[in-house]
This record gives sequence, C-alpha cells and structure tokens, in this order.
Amino acid sequence: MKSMVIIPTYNERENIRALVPEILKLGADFHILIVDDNSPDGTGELADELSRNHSQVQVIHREGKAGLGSAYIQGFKYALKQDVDYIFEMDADFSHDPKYIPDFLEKIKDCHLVIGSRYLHGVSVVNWPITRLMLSLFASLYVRAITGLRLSDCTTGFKCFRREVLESIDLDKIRSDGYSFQIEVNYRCWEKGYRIGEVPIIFIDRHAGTSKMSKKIVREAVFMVWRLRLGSLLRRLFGKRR
Ligand SMILES: Nc1nc2c(ncn2[C@@H]2O[C@H](COP(=O)(O)OP(=O)(O)OP(=O)(O)O)[C@@H](O)[C@H]2O)c(=O)[nH]1
Ligand SMILES: [Mg+2]
Repeated sequence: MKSMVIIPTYNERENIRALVPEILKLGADFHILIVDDNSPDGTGELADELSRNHSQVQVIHREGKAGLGSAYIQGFKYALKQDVDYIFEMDADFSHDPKYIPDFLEKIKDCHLVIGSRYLHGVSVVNWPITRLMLSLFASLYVRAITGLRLSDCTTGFKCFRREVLESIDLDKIRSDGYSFQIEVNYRCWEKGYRIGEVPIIFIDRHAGTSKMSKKIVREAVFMVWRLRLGSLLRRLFGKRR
C-alpha cells in the first residue's frame, strides 16, 4: 500500500531539511509532496533539491502565500492523480512527529479517515502557551457543540485519508483555510457517513521558524462552523441529497 504525505510549507526551510529524511526512512512506499507558496526563505529551492536527490519527493510551487487550505486542496488533487492508497496531511514544523505514521496506517485498516489527536487521553501538547492551548481546546468543544461532530481534536492537521474519501468529497466547495479547513474537511467526511478514527499524538510546538497563527484564522473558524451547521439544516429541510 502506498502513501503520499502532503506537507504545505511557508518559510520552513530548516524544518523540511530534517523532516523529509525522517519520512523517507519509513520506506519506499512513502511519497512526499511539498506544496510551497514561494517562501522567501528558500524552502522551495531546498524542496527542489530534495526532489532531485530522492525520486519519492515531489514539489508544487505556487506563486505566493495563498493559505493552508488551498495548498491542501491542490495537494489532494495532485495526490489523487498518483497511484497512492493513503493521503496524509502533515505540518512541516515537527509538531507532527513522523514516528506516528505507522499508528495511522494501523488504525485506517478499519476507518476511512484517521486524525492524530492531542486530546484523546488528557492533553498531550508540549511547549504551547496556555492561551494557545485554551483556544485549541475551546475550538474542539465549540465545534462539537454546534455541529455534533464527535472528535476529541477537531482542528488537528495530522491526518490520513483513504483515497476514496477525498475522491468523494467536492474539493472545490471547500474554501476555508486555517483551523477551519481542518474542521470543514472532518465535517464533510462525517456527513458522508465515513468512519473517523483517532490516534493519540504528542504535539510539540514548532522546532524552528515563525508562527502563522492569527486572529483572522480564529474568526474564520468561529463563523465557518455555523455555515456548516446551517448548510446541513437547509439541506435537510429542502430534501437535497448529500
Ligand atoms: N503552502 C502554504 N503552507 C502554509 C501556509 N500557511 C501555513 N502553512 C504551512 O502549514 C503548516 C501549518 O502551519 P503552522 O504555521 O505550523 O500553523 P500552526 O501549527 O497552527 O501554528 P504555528 O506552529 O504556531 O505556526 C506548516 O507546515 C506551514 O508552513 C500557506 O499559506 N501556504
Ligand atoms: Mg505548527
């Protein structure tokens, strides 16, 4: 079974230099797709060099910073054209340790989507300021309360999809970006009746580089959750097939 690990990057040069070899160590069945938004720190050039040296590494270059969500959508479309069974989402900054990838593959045997959860057995987040942790925990509670989505960690960006799940979702309809992108994708899978499994991960704050977290990302999520809820209510009212 082949996997493609999609890593969106913006200014992650030092991180991908170390991360790519870690993933390649997992074996020949692992392919890596880096989606770089013309990072000023030269991540794109380093990604090209890694791709020249390792046939398992591929790179998509985009013109400028266009957001995490659209980077993933482009990555998903690319991955679906390849001969791969599983498609991973993963951050470049070592918050997501590749050592957990085998746990995802074990779990996905009886699920359609597996998410790496920071809150499955208590809280397993290291080095985050308390405000950031509270925001993340609150986000999951908020999503659960409004949408009914029963996941311990609704905003995690460490995930593994069976290819058929992504094939069946209308990717062009997903427009959200930061936290909301993760919530929206989970919701779309859940409303289609797909089984979502969770594996525990220890999440460590970024190794290097700077954070892209912003108030705008939080605001987007606050409103997007209502859009999902209302959308599904309206579909039910007017009997439109999902
Ligand atoms: N291609 C692309 N990648 C992005 C963009 N924004 C963020 N990323 C990448 O998406 C991943 C997650 O972003 P992070 O900045 O780590 O987000 P976070 O984990 O919520 O916050 P911090 O770790 O505090 O920065 C990282 O690999 C980023 O480099 C973007 O606009 N385009
Ligand atoms: Mg991060």
